Amino acid sequence: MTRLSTLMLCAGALLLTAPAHAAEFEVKMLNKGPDNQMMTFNPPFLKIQSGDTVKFVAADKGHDAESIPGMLPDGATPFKGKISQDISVTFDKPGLYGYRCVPHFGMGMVGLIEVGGSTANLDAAKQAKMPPLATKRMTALLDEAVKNTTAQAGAGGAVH
Ligand SMILES: [Cu+2]
Repeated sequence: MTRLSTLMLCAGALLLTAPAHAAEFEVKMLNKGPDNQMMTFNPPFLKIQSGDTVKFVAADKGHDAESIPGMLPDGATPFKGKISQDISVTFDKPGLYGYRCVPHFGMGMVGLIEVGGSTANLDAAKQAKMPPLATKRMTALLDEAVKNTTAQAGAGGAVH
């Protein structure tokens, strides 16, 4: 079988089975990331499908995960975890979800999840008020989301 037909088969299978196979992803809350970045979510950017779940794992203590006001798609439910505890969130509405660690928001501890390949709320998300370091990191993540979506890359950090 050629590579192309294998790919097409996979794509077809995905289309048929997607709703029944919601995936679970993990984001670790870390004092130090693999890139030596202090106070960070890893991976900081995730691309998932509607209905998928993300588990924010308290790999290091003293962090939490909370959606950032103004950085959610219309009608999406905000989420807020507790310090040093795991939290699982299922994302149903397509769009961009910015989130933060409250104690380290000022140090730029933020992350971004793109659901269903949608950047519909990009402009609104860009206008959310944040501390300078958080804005700096979030801007890079939003750029990555846009680039990823334009390129139809699909690989964006998926762990199946
Ligand atoms: Cu933190």
